[in-house]
Amino acid sequence: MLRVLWLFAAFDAVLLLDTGMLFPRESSSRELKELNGLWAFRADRSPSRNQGFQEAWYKSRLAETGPVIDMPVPASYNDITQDPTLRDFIGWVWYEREVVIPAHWIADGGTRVVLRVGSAHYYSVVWVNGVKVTEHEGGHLPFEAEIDSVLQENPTVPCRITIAVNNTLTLQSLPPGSIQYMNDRTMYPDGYFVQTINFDFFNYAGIHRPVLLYTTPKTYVDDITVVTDFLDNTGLVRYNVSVRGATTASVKVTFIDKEGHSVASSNEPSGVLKVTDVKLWWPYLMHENPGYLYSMEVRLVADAEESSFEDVYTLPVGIRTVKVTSTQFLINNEPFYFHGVNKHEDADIRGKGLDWPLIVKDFNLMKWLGANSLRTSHYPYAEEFMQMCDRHGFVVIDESPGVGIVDFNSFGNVSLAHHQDVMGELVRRDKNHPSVVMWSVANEPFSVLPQSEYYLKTVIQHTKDLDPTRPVTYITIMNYKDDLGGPYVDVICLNSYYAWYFDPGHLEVVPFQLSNEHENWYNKYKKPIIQTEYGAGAVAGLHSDPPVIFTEEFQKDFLQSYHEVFDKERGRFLVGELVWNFADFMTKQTFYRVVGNKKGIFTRQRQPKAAAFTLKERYWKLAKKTETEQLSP
Ligand code: BDP
Repeated sequence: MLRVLWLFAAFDAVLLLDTGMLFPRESSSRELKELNGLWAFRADRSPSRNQGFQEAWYKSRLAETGPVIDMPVPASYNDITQDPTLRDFIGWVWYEREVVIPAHWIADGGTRVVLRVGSAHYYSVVWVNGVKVTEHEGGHLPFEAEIDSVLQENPTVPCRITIAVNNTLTLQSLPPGSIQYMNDRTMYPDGYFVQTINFDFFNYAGIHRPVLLYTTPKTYVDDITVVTDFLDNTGLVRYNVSVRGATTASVKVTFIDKEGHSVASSNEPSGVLKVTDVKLWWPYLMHENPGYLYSMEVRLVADAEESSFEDVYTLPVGIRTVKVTSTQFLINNEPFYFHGVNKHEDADIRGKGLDWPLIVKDFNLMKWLGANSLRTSHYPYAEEFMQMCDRHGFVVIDESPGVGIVDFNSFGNVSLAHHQDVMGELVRRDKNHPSVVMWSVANEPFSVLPQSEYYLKTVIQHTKDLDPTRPVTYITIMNYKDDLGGPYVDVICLNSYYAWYFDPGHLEVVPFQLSNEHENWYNKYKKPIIQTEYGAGAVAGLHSDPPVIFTEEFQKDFLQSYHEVFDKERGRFLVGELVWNFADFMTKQTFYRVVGNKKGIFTRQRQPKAAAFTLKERYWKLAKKTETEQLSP
């Protein structure tokens, strides 16, 4: 009973988020039309970058406003052409695509047509047939607009979709950045400006994730929220369905197992489903059947103005619990040890554009490696990626784009309010993913200022209010003595680069410095610790013995020297290790990066360096140990 009460209490908070944006899925009542492929593209190169708005480029075909080029969607635009000024472009770029709308979407009057953008970096404005339908701030989360009224005004002509995207970052954006005008005329030409960023990855821009149109009936399932628990072998699924477009509607919920059998059902829009002989969602390598997902079919019937609407939406649901003690991270009440990777959405040519072959390859590599977990450093990843994590049982630390928050001016009220909004969007998008076990509100914020303490405390508390069912953290690189946010996180997450940024090459300092750091954090806060980053750069093919930094040998030895410390702390308070980084990735051009960051254990083209084999051996051993520990009484 207590368990059910807890579930209700937790759930009320998650309900605050009930203005949904369900991932678009086809069903008997919903159709999808993908708009991926070639779009017309034009960068606004005017000195003010404002010509497109002044001349209202959205009012006619983009090609009529000036020269356009082909641009693939989804993809970053930066590496598509041979033009370095487009690679480094800052300001508005314009995308346009014409689409023929199926006649029945418009004709029957009972259909809602929604335009959805998976993500576009960083600020977007969207017009349909010259009418503005939405704008959105933030590069890593979806946004959408209902467009049927705009279509009906113009049912016979192809529908013209124009999206203007601006990659300019400000001290209040997430991530923050700033524009510097270089006014010394002896050094720079008139109007010269650069964008300064405090994060270590290329600020790729453009339409990064799929754009699509989808339909729903006018009365529709707007959102579904699930919170899961279990008692002995009964799964408990507290759910809520929110309906829009009608005041009364009947809702039927059917919970279906993988074999297609209905295992629980209800005729209420909210309640608790009880699933007997529950098959829990387990992480990869923790169970012989990881990533078990049920299907929750929601069927809505509503009568409105002489017509009747039926909407059907099916949500994958994994039943699992997450808890944190002072020394352990528990999934389904079993101790979980993160042995995994930090990633980036990053690849040759497409930059940060969603790419299925790359995603599937990366999952195959993570499985090969024996990884059981990952962190979405340093921003929310594509929904398609998160669904793969659910299905394959990869445990995810889900990170916000709060990276590079180091300037005093990025800790004010405007930044704070925006950060809270972003956490709202992220939690709303990812709340139903069983793979997501913890929210990370930021990476390495400058956490030593009084205002940063207030800032972090407030964002963490806000996130906990939004979702009390998951632990919340931020990732620190600060010393335990300076960092002011420690009291507010559920798990201490540390990035350490001993023998790399400090004492480069001197692996003999690692056992001393790293274990001191860990012991001190643990003794101060009595909270479990995850080593969320550690890693060394290696240029694939560079060798040296004895090892020196940037060789494959050094990278391997570097990881091993950290592992020796981890092995002494595992089982005490260390609950995870995530290598930095899964693969090499692009950064801005700077004298300390050689065609990007080379700390990948795979190259950017996903070929293993020597360290990948070292890590593979370790992760498979760790997986075996975990299995044995769980089997032993
Ligand atoms: C860490 C940052 C990460 C960097 C890494 C590095 O969190 O974004 O890429 O350092 O320098 O502190 O390789």
